[in-house]
Amino acid sequence: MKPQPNTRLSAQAMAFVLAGGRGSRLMELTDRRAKPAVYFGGKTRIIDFALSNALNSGIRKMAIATQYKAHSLIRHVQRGWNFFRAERNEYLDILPASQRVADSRWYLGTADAVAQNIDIIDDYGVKFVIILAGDHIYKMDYEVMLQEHVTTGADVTIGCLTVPRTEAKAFGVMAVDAKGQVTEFLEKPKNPPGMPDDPENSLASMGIYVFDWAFLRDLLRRDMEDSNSSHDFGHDLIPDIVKNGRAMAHKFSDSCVTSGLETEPYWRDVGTVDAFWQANIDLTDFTPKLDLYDNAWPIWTYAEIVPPAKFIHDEDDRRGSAVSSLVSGDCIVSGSEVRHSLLFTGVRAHSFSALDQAVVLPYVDIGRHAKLSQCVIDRGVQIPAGLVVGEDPEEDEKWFRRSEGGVVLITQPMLDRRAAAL
Ligand code: ADQ
Ligand code: ADP
Repeated sequence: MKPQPNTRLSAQAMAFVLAGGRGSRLMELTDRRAKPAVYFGGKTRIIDFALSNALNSGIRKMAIATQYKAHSLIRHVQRGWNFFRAERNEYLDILPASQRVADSRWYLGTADAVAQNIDIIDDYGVKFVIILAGDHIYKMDYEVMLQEHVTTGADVTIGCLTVPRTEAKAFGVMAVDAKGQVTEFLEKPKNPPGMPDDPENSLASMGIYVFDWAFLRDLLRRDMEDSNSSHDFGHDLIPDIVKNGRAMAHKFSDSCVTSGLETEPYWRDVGTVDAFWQANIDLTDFTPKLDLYDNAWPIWTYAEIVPPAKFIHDEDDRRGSAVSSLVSGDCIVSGSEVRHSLLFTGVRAHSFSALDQAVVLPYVDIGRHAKLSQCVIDRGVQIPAGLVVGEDPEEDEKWFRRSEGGVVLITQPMLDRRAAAL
């Protein structure tokens, strides 16, 4: 048989990952790091999902635009995402704002973040650019979306999913015709329209766009000159194409990756403390909605080389145990009871302590007799002996941040204030 040329479009595409937003609804979790750098799922950070999707889809050229509190994000990407080889024409570039143009300035909007790097993208020599957000949790094969983009000959192909109409005001909401062409696009409408055949749900943009680079390049050039533009994809560029060109909707359900375990497409914007906590705790379910154990679609990350997790009886023969929980390397659960919780690397839970529905970020130390439930504990926090959280809402609110949903967020500065006051 004649050898077949590589027809995968991902080989001719680059992923441009927007990772500049703060994600202020994550409260103190994003005081020192951008939302894409926030930890998720026991070993990974949020941005690893978009980057892993791109890598697993066959894309070998990526750029990440950073802006807000980018240090921790840049460190993570430099440490973990270093297997691209320029010799093989593979690149991953980190593009901080205000370094590329003569008058140093922040990226004004998402489109400006791409426009300021036009020359770098030109150097990649790609035919397609896929614009991604660095702050969503999902598994998706972008090759499927690229194929659809080429088949339909669209100016832009927009990834979309259905969301309850009550939640749609946080999204770009669109209407499509029978062929999937977008006929209307409203960025974050106050009163989102439902779909004609499903009025309780709206068709929402995932903020994922496929463009031919030549087309996007022209569009960006024109947008830069436009003083009325806010230089944002959702506000300016996409509505303009819908009106004057051809925008097609691509259904997430057609390209989402599921293992045998997942029963429906999984996509989460873990943008609030409640959503963040819930999505992490969901992973401890008997049948989780997101399968992190699918070898066919691994989520790559910076993995620290650490000793295995250890569970021990303490000197009083008290059992150290974890049930229905995810426990990462370098954790020591000693005479402590851990239930329905997720422990990141290097957590130490000491005797007589108890955790229930706790999301514990790396290198947290949990003092003796501490009893913590329904909480998120930030990296490196030292939980003092005997601290009780999750039993008395008033007491929790006094020292910590308690969300609408009753999740308590604990950071070191909060504990320091408490220690100084008591
Ligand atoms: P939002 O996510 O609200 O809506 P935005 O705040 O612009 O839009 O963020 C998009 C992505 O760009 C995020 O990953 C963010 O971190 C990043 N970002 C924001 N400003 C940036 C900047 N100046 N430089 C670099 N990166 C930046 C968008 C679309 C909606 C769509 C939702 C889906 O506008 O139409 O429905 O995404 O979540
Ligand atoms: P990560 O996101 O990797 O957990 P850290 O929380 O350790 O990162 O730190 C995020 C950023 O905040 C880094 O730039 C780090 O140097 C800085 N940082 C960490 N701890 C403190 C602190 N106590 N005071 C001020 N800055 C800090």
